[in-house]
Amino acid sequence: MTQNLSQTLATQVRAVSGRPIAKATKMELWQGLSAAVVDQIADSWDTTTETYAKGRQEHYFSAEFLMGRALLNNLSNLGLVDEARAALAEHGDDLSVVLEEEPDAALGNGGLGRLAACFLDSCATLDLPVAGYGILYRYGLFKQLFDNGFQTEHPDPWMEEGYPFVIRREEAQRIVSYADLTVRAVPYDMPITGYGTKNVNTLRLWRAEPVEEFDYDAFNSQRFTDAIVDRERTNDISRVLYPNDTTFEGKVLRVRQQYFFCSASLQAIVDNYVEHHGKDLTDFAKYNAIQLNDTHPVLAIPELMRLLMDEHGLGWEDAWAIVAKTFAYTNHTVLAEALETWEMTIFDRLFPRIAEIVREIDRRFRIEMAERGLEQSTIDYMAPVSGNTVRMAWIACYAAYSINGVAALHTEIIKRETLKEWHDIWPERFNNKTNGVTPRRWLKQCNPRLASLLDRVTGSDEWVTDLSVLSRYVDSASEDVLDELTSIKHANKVDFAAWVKEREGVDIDPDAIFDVQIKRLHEYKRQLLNALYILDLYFRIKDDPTLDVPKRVFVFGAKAAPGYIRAKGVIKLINTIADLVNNDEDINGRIKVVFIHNYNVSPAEHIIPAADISEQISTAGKEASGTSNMKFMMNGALTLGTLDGANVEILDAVGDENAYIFGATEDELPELRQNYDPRWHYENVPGLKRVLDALTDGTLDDCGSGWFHDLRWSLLEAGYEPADVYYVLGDFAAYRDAKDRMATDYRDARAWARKVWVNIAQSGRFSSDRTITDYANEVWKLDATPID
Ligand code: C3B
Repeated sequence: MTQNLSQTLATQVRAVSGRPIAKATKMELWQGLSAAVVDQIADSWDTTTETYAKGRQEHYFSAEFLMGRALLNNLSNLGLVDEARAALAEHGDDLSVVLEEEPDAALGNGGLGRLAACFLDSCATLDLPVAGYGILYRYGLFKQLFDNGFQTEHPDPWMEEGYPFVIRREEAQRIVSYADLTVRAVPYDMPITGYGTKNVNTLRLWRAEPVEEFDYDAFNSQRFTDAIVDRERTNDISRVLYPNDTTFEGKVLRVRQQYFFCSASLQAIVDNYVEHHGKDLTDFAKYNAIQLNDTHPVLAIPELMRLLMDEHGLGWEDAWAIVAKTFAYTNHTVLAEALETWEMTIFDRLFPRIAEIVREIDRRFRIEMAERGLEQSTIDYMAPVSGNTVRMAWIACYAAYSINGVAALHTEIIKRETLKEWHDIWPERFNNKTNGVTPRRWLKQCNPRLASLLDRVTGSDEWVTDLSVLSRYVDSASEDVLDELTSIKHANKVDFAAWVKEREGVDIDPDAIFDVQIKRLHEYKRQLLNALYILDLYFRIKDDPTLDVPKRVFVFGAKAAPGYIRAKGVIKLINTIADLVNNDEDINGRIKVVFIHNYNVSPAEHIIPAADISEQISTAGKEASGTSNMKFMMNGALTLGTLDGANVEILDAVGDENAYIFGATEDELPELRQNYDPRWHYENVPGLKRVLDALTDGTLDDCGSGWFHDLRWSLLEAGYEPADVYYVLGDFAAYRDAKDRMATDYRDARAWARKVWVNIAQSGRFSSDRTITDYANEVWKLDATPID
């Protein structure tokens, strides 16, 4: 029988700290409380695992899981927040202080990894038999600091002090073999609690370890370095997350990583099948579906072929029949550079058998397509292997029974362009699953004031597990409710201002409009457009210091891939603009710019509830979905956005009057581009010349890096590519109009609050519970399996 939290807290803290709770550090309190939570769920977790093992399961393969912090999430899901607070208070400690001790599990880059984390939360909440599979990276996404406004990258050893929410399952280890190396894959299981359910799902993260900790022969014969070389090569596999969200690098190691977790996970899944359903694997796909989160886990396709044929004796046809019913593939981007391709020579070197299987997939594909009457050029384009290049997305499209995009517009674009040839052949495989975010973390936990208002307005907390109920109240918000919304936002802004002061040392005024852009730094996301607006506004006020504009705070959070120099240039630019405007006496605090360093899940939980304006300004057609747009909407920020990704569906949900949409659309852009002359905009759009010249005329100092010159050049001249590929200057005037209009509209607090309310009330379709329900019904064919 489980003891209550307060009883176990003291015991657990004593066990981890080796001293009485009164003397424990805050970190030890966090460790002890976390261990106490694991203690609470241990029995249910085991029962859930046993129950799921017997039936149909879905396995979510992802190289990234951007989980953030776990303790508050678990306490909240289990209804233990008050008990935990009281238990700590007995010892004179404060829950909110203890929670701040927890490092973020930043095992992901951005949207794709965070989506996987939201999905796990929804699967557990919906009692769905779904497990996540990935890698236990020792170092998560790099820690970002600013040095004189320049991004610098530092390691993030997130679990070095111990992390109670992953449990090593020594007994469930597997061997993964490469031609040049054999390693042990040791699973670390993380419990995934759901809200208001006993089911506890699992995220299984594999860690690479040497088969033999040490080569003692080498050691004894004084070749100490030799003894540790293999060990280090093995440890490399799960050492670090690649810090690229859309491109890739470090090829051999990255391929090794991908194969590592795919192979280990599949071995575990096949073994479980054999244990429960016998050695005949014919029905494998009846009990297992595997969702491939982008192309990173696509090696699972040839690896399952290998396991079925080489380890379980199936022939090619039988094995392929199973594979073709098992995998579903999600595409997350149309950016060409993100569709992974590898050199065949890497496969030959690392795993010749997999290389052979891939070649055979290619050979059979070519025959099948020729039989269908496809032209040779089309077959060559679509084939999995071309010369020395293996195309992972093409393998996925060939093998998967389902192919989905992540927002309606994105799915249309992959059907029409990115994956057109596959859609022509297999239209029935294609489907859309618009992304969603979990309302537990992204509303209930991060915005308790708003959550309590929603409880009162709706008369219950049903919205926490069915966000769509809010839409019933869309037209019925009283003026009292609207005023309360305004004061809640204000209170959140006061809290946020204190957090910013403490973390970044900048004073911001809670009465200002908080205008926020938080996401990875990429040219297509157009942080530069936002920066140009700020500079223009600055010059407008300099021209006329009496100009009557509402106070503004512009908040940024973004990491740039370490090798992406132009993105780093934008970070330096924004920090330099911040220095300029924040310290200008003429401006006198009317504009403040804050770049939150080391943006991550936890900072997002502070930022989003305080935002008034949600910047979603990507070049139309480039952002597959976006998910911060949904989090902002849920927390009552209004969207300033292009018709891109899920913005299109947000607009559809709230109506024209409740969102600020601007700019060229995806279908207009091809024609606009044909005659596009960014110089014309530079010369003719009032203010643009001054802003662009400020990058290089000494107004802004890039400290000799040449990066501001490069930014200006990329917009105006470029050379090897067309200038301004992301249409920054083309959209500038429309963006400025829409953003100015928002500032004016903000002055009517009631009218603004009404728009805010509509956004919150209509955010139900962007709950990941809705997304996951659709995956479960339409792709996975999976039933809820509550334990008990
Ligand atoms: C992202 C896309 O850029 C976002 O539009 C999308 O909302 C999320 O995925 C989730 O679907 N993405 C990413 O974070 N990393 C990639 N490698 C590709 C897409």
